[in-house]
Amino acid sequence: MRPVIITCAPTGGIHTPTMSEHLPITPDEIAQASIEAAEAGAAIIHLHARNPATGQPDPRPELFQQFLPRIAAACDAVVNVSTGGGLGMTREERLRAAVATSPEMASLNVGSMNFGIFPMAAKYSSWKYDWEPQFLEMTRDFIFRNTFADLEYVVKELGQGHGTKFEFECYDLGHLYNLAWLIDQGWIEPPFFVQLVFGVLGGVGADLDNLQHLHTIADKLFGVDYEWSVLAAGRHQMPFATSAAMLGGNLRVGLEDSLYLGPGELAASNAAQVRKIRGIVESLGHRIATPAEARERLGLKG
Ligand code: KMH
Ligand code: ZN
Repeated sequence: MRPVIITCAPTGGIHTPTMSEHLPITPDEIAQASIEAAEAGAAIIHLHARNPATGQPDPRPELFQQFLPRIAAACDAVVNVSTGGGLGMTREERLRAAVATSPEMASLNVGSMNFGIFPMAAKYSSWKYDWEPQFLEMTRDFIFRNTFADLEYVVKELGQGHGTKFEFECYDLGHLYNLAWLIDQGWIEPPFFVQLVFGVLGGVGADLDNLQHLHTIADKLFGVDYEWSVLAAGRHQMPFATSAAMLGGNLRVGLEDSLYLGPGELAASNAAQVRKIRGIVESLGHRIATPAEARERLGLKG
């Protein structure tokens, strides 16, 4: 079995500071959370920025520039800058930080979808939290836009323009075929890093049969020239991360995806989630990948 690449996503653009006092918001907090997560075993850190005063997701490169150099100085983890941003940002806003900082990796969400975190979504959403009502209501009429033109724009701008490789986030089966289409255009080079996402309403639910099927289809579409990883929202985070490792894949944790460490227990830090999943996978006989191993396997520019 190849060593498991752990990605940690410390803050994201979905959870609000009212939901957990442990969610990192300021550049200082994001830097510290990232460094601790890397020390705990995360080889890749997936990053968003937030307005330090309001906690809202914020696309300004100057915010990223306050924490990225600190992370690079303190550890050798791979930095992955989100192009998902926050709900309602334009395509240009979502890309600003990655274009300005030219990271080794950036996320790319490989399809448009509903993104439901309103109360009626609870049954099939893995996030079962007390969300803020006005925020929830907004997602009833929201499309998470990633058209074919958007995908082309991002891979040309960042991939071809900056040598950035992607965390291709696939929330449903069709997104794997969108990625296959992108590959067919000749715009991106292997190895590909496919992040299978479970438990966001609008995408595929957190059912292990879905994990098996998406993994099977990804193998068929991408052959040996790819690495796959799993993230699941909320309460499915740890079970799905464990399942991915057991099936020979990689995994992502972090407060972006779940505020909890276990049932009813808020995670006191991102590092606590990394330590927990690392303990689980190591106790089952797996080794975790170093950043250097992740760079090599993902073909990063370093
Ligand atoms: N919050 C995750 C479910 C991105 O940053 O590009 C999706 C995500 C999007 O990570
Ligand atoms: Zn993200």
